[in-house]
Amino acid sequence: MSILKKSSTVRFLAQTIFLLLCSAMTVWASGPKDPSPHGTNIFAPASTPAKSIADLSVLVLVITGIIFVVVFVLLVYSVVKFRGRAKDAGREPAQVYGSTQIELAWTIIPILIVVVLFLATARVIHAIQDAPEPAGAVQVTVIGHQYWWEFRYPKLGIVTANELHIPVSDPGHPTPTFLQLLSADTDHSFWVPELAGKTDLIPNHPNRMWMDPQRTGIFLGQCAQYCGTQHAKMLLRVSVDGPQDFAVWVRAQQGPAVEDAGAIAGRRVFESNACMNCHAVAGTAADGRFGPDLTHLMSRVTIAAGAAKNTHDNLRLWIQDPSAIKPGSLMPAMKLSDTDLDAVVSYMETLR
Ligand code: HEC
Ligand SMILES: [Cu+2]
Repeated sequence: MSILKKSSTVRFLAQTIFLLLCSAMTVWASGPKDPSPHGTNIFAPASTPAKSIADLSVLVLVITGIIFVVVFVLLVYSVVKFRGRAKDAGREPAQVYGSTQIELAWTIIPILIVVVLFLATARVIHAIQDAPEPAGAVQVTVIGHQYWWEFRYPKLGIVTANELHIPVSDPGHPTPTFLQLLSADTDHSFWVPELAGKTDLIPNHPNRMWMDPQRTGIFLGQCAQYCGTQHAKMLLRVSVDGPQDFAVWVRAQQGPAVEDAGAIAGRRVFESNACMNCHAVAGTAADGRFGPDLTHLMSRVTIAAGAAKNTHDNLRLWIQDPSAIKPGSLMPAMKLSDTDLDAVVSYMETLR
């Protein structure tokens, strides 16, 4: 290789390293700007499992970062110092046989580093996976569906969708939430980065995870396992509520659907079309399980697993043609007349 080529290789390497460092720093600096809802920054943990994972990531990043710097400094040093010079032309460099000491060193040191990384990781996995469930824990069964989340609170008798409510956990008096993860169809993955690591929802193989958030607020997440066309619009919102707010929410969710005489026409449309075969509304004949429970639809801020805000126009558009909001969604366009559509939307809006 000519001198010219070598120095351009060095420049190329230096530029690549610089760019890599720059992009790493941008990711680091781009924390959640707007305080609510919280973003999905893995370096801003708000719950014990997420914190253990973030600490472990920093340890791994520091160790691998040091290795990266040492290797690159040695590499750049050798490339520059031992580059081919004009006076060396045609001469072979000195032929040296390896050094047993150096070879031992670069075998043993990496083994020690890998052992340290292995032990640190095993410790975190054990602490998270084998954590005992305390008596005061809230239990939630999470069922992944193409492309939405069902949340059931077996002890509280609540069924809801897409927006999980859990209590904040005071470290002095912990009230963690333990999730049992199931799937109705294919493989999904529950991931709210600031609260816990991701865990898959596998058909016929219940998994378990937990979180004990120490801050209130909305935490965002996402299905993290490709599960079909609308996997990208299978979003998660976790509302971490103070004890009082959580109790109020629980009481409201436990009640049957509000019966509003003004929405009787819409209710009739709902019950005389296939809606009621796919959706449940507690206290009525509708007990379908294929789609989200609509008993307290209006208590949710979003519809269709975070694909749209829960507004009048979006609800109407959704019921008219779900694929306008979420192409590939498993709810069919029901082809209602405009009168029926308006009536059923009014009915939906009474489900507080
Ligand atoms: C074949 C079953 C099926 C039928 C029939 C059906 N839906 Fe749905 N519906 C679904 C599924 C599945 C979803 C979730 C879609 C998603 O988020 O990907 C859904 C979502 C919804 C949502 C949003 C709920 C939320 O919290 O995100 C509303 C509102 C809704 N349906 C209303 C209706 C109405 C009104 C009718 C009748 C005119 C109806 N649906 C008919 C399956 C159905
Ligand atoms: Cu999914």
